[in-house]
Amino acid sequence: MNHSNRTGAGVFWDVLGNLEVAYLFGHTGGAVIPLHVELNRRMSRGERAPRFVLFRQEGGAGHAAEGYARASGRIGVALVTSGPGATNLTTPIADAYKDSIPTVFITGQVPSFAIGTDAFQEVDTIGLTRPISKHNYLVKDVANLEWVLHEAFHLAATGRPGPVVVDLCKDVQLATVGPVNPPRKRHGKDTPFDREKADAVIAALLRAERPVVKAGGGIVHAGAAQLLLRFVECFEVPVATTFNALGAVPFGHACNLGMPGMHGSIPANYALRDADFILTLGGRFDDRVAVKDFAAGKCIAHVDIDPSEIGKAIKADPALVADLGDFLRHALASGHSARRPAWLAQVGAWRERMPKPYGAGESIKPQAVVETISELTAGDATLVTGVGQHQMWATQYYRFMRPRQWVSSGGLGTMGFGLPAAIGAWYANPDKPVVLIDGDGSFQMNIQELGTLVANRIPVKIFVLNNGYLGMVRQWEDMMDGGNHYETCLSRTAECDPGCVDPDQTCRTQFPNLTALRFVYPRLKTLRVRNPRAMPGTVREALEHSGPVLVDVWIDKVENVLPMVQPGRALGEMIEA
Ligand SMILES: Cc1ncc(C[n+]2csc(CCOP(=O)(O)OP(=O)(O)O)c2C)c(N)n1
Ligand SMILES: [Mg+2]
Repeated sequence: MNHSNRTGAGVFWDVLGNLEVAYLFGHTGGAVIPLHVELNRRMSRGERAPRFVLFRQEGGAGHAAEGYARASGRIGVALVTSGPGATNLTTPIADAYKDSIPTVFITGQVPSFAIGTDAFQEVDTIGLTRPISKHNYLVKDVANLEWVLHEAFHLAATGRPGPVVVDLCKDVQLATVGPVNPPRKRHGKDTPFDREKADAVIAALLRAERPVVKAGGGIVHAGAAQLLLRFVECFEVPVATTFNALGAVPFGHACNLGMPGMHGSIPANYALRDADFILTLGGRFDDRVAVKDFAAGKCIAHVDIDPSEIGKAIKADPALVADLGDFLRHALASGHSARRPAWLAQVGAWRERMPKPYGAGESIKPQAVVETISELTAGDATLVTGVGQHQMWATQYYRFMRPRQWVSSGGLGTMGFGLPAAIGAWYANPDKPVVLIDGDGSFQMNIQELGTLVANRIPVKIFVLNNGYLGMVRQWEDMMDGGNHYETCLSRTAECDPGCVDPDQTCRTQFPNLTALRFVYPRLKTLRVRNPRAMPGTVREALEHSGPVLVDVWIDKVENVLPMVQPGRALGEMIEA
């Protein structure tokens, strides 16, 4: 092929076009101007080109790329400039790394000859992102651009998915392409499927009396949720879906235990406590789940695509490194099955306590808000959250039906994730309603993306569960820190008594007036609800509105997330009420 007329920018858009990238989420700046010039040139000629969605802050763009990838399974792509653009992107990169989200983050870089001179807007993006990305590349020679981009997209999506960073020097974008370098051949072959080890896992499962499958995010990444359902039915084994696997098993399924861990469900935590065998499929024994004595006296088996996870946190034997789909197909073809009526009867009794009942009162209960949203969307919405109590209530009270409908920051726990991720999730799946359940603290961390929302007519339904607190931290202070409220009250002013712990339900005056945002962002509908009896009607009104809508829901300020296994405690020590 004759490359003589092409620039680096041309190669860039050609490769992204060939890879069928539909959207890039980003922000602009000096170090990426050549890419924008070339994109707009192509668009004005009517050529097919990816759509660039301009965010108000690079962090928003990065979370949108994650939201897109989480909701669709396709690779999410963000494009930003050098220096502050790249540093603003580091939180989404780390977020995608912790939850294994297939993403490619492209950053502009100063010209290759200026690297190391402390040039304007130069930062060492490669150094900064090395510990938080699956892999990263600095492209200083246009001859390497094509294979680097192909390899980056390949790496992001294969094996254990994750974020890949491509740092692209500005002179590379402008350079005319000569002969290109061939791809480096350095990636090993896939490990062949080890039938003996797989059979050892199946044999251990058949020997068990009280087995539990702990399904992790890997089940969703592998597209193996349907196979998992057939597997749990064939072997009659209940399954706890971790935070990142919510939706992999429908809420109403007799084998569904819900989410395990610190704020896990009664069935999941008690089944894991009493299990004699735990089979982890595509999960990493996070410390919020594998709490004190998690493995004591039990056989732990582990199947994962990433060999470095085997034995990292918890010793597992038998263990198998494999694609989860391959393992589940092998197990289903083995001809084995099991029946465990007594164990399933016990599971059924626990399941009657999921979700946990909650009280009523003068103030709106957050659990009721989530349940109402769940009912009115028939459990089928793409559900996005911030981080905190509201996020945990969403895990507990929404009746999930399908994989990829749950879009939330797990491993990193990033406040501010919700609004931009909801925008990305809508681009991934515009036919499903996208509901954002956010916290008043989390929402304010990326509130600027309301601009992106209304500019692009994105009909996300936003419910801010407004408790006037950084509630999750307030809960820890109340339960474990003697009830002091250190810097957790969002209503506090300079005049307030710093020692105030009065949970006055009406004291939210200092809080920004969220309903007034309709005067700031054109076409944003806003509502407020404070009365429990009016809540279902307001939720319905919001969900039925065709455009973007923000509901300020004044919830009970002092509601806590329960059940809870406190740090350092065992599953059997779970506080239920
Ligand atoms: C970026 C970031 N900063 C700080 C934290 C620590 N943190 C975890 S939850 C939380 C409070 C969240 O408040 P809000 O969004 O109002 O949710 P609520 O718990 O009240 O539902 C904080 C500060 C975090 N997770 N992320
Ligand atoms: Mg709050």
